[in-house]
Amino acid sequence: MSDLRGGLIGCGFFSINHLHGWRDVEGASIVALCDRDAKRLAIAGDQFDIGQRYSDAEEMLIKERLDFVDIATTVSSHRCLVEMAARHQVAVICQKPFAPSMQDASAMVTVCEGAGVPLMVHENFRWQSAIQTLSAIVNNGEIGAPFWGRVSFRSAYDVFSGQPYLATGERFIIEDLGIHILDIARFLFGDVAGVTARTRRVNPAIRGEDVATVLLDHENGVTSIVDCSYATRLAVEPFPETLIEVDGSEGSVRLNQGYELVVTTKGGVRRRDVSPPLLPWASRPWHNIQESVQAIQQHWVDCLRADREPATSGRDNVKTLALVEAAYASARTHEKVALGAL
Ligand code: NAD
Ligand code: 89Y
Repeated sequence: MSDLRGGLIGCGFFSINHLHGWRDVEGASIVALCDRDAKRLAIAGDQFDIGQRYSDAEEMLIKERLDFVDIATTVSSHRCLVEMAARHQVAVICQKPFAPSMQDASAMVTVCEGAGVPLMVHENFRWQSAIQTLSAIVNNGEIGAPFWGRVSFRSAYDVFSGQPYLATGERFIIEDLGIHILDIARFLFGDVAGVTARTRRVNPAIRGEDVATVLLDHENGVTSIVDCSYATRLAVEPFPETLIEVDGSEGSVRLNQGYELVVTTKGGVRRRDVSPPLLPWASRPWHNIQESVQAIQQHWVDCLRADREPATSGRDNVKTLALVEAAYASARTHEKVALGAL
């Protein structure tokens, strides 16, 4: 079977990870690039030896025979580009945050469904191998029925030098990073009925909130806490590790800093090193994110070939986005927000 032909839109900071990932994914390759910024287009095209280059996404969609586009631009361009791909009957991957509003997100899902075009949001954190391993333990019954969890990301890493736009938006940590952590909570404990949140801005040099604490009431009765901070200086900087705690009726599981997985049951305590692989093109400390980029890309190709809906389809991701909106609403009012109310 010949490789699926992809076009990448947006050749900025994070797209370099996409392009490395695509080189090693089985069954697909990127045959064309698009960026409005000529310099970025040239750098990515030269580095990855891709000759077909466009400054206009529609022109790329018209001139190239593409099976999918991979949108790696920031949020403000997502709706226009996703709907453009749907008009051209081309399957779409779109980076997170999928949309700036629930209205835009629902519109994109409706347009793609109407056009019969597969749509996946590049929500990659749940694809980190350590998180997949922990999820398998939660699901295999070893710790019994989960009743409580915590998904935590606390750091003082300077994300603003690589992604300066993160310092200027009205919204920061929930929309940019918390969205991944909320998605992991959904992945582990299921959909959510209610959200209570508090936010703070500690760093005076940025506009949005850099600390968020969110309490989730899951539909199945599990209670979880999602907490994120980019204002937390620690003895050993954990960026970009997500730490996880799950308590179940028969035991517990912890994903500790340094990728240590600890499973505790009546039978004893089992410790395991679940460090991510350092892919040949990866660089610490980003390597756990980088392996998850390649993993979600492979998932997309496997789903497209098998005509299956991806785990983080547009339809699925709308539910994660609803948690983002609910968290901001609750932080504003100090009230609990019911998900149906959005
Ligand atoms: P960036 O600003 O560095 O790059 C975006 C690029 O898109 C720019 O080069 C810009 O010129 C181009 N662009 C914008 N609109 C365009 C259009 N209509 N047509 C063609 N090109 C266009 O941004 P970034 O830091 O690479 O982030 C991109 C996205 O990736 C963001 O949504 C961000 O949240 C996300 N991101 C995801 C992860 C993750 O782990 N999933 C990590 C970092 C960033
Ligand atoms: O943009 C963010 C993301 O998606 O992962 C980490 C990040 O790069 C900075 O918070």
